[in-house]
Amino acid sequence: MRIGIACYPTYGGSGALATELGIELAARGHEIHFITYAQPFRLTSFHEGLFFHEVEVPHYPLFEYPPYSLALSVQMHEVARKHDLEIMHAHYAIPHAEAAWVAKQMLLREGRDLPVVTTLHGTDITLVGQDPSFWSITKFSVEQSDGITAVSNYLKEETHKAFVCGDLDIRVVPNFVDPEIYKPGRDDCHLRALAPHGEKIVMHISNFRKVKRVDDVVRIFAGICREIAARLVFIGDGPERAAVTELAETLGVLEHVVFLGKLESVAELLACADLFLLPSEQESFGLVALEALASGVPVIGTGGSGLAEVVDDGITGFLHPVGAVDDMAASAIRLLNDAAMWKRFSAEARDAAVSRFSADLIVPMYEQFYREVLAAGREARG
Ligand code: GMT
Repeated sequence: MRIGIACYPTYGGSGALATELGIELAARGHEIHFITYAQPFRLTSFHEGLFFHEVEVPHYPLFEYPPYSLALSVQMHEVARKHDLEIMHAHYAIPHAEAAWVAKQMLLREGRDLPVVTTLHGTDITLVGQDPSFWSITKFSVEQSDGITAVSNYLKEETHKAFVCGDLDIRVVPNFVDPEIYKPGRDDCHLRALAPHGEKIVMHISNFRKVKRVDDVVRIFAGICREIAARLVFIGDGPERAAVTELAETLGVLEHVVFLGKLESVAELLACADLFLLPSEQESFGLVALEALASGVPVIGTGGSGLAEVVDDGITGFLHPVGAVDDMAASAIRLLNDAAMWKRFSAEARDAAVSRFSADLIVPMYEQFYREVLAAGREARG
């Protein structure tokens, strides 16, 4: 199939997943065209059958807010015509689903159809899409999509609730991981650099947005430090970084915290972690937690949202209510102090990731969904 993929190219789960999906699909013989404003951060090398089309937004003195989604629609329309695309896959509804709908309308005027598949990732539904400035256009563009997927049952239900669209057909296709890239195996060199005195390595990777509750990561870590020699390794960056540094200083743990910034490739580092922390307000899935599990790293995080579909409480990690930092610290200490328990959790984590979420299981679900959407379109046209 010839497939367009529109996504955010920046550090974040939806862009990471969309890029990994494009790479996997290209490896399976599909022709993939990424359409976005910069090279996706995980697209770092050449792949046969995979192309990138940059969306350029001209600057004009009148534009206080340059109209990115218009330029995106134009590029989608162009690429669809030039490369005879069969499907446009929009990752993260805002603004990709709406831009794809506009491109589709332009193509319809020319006698071509371009079925649009929208994958809902999380904050497009649970946060940003519910802002009154975006609610109606998000509802409209999701409902107008020819096929909709959500990365968890939690997100599917949240979508039905948030947009009062209980009868909308949403297919759950979970996020996936490549178990050959994310796998256990500690690199001595990294270990020496991160924990020179054999400290336990506690890791957190995110875009440091409020929803991630990175301050709770520091609080949990401070609790761990009272009992265990440990280092907190932060990967990523974002708006909460300064506040987090200040909190680590206030709690007296800053000297045990390492900030590595926005690294493109995290697999080798993840494999060095003893524990991964994800105490988010809510997670529609928690792709990074899945990558940790695949690396044999148990996860401590919050229940009540999509993370509970990824981490098995008491088996591959521990889940606690949002904000329960003392309980999360206590679970972390329990795991880090008990070598047999940690080993069991680590093996279960790897096993769960491979047996439930490996790319070989999940990517065919997208291929099947594309085929169904295309068949439904053919049937509707008669
Ligand atoms: O909000 C973020 O942290 C980034 C966001 C994104 O779209 O870039 O991540 C969301 O999509 C990921 C991939 O499907 C999910 O694994 C994350 O759970 C989800 N984030 C939230 O729901 C907060």
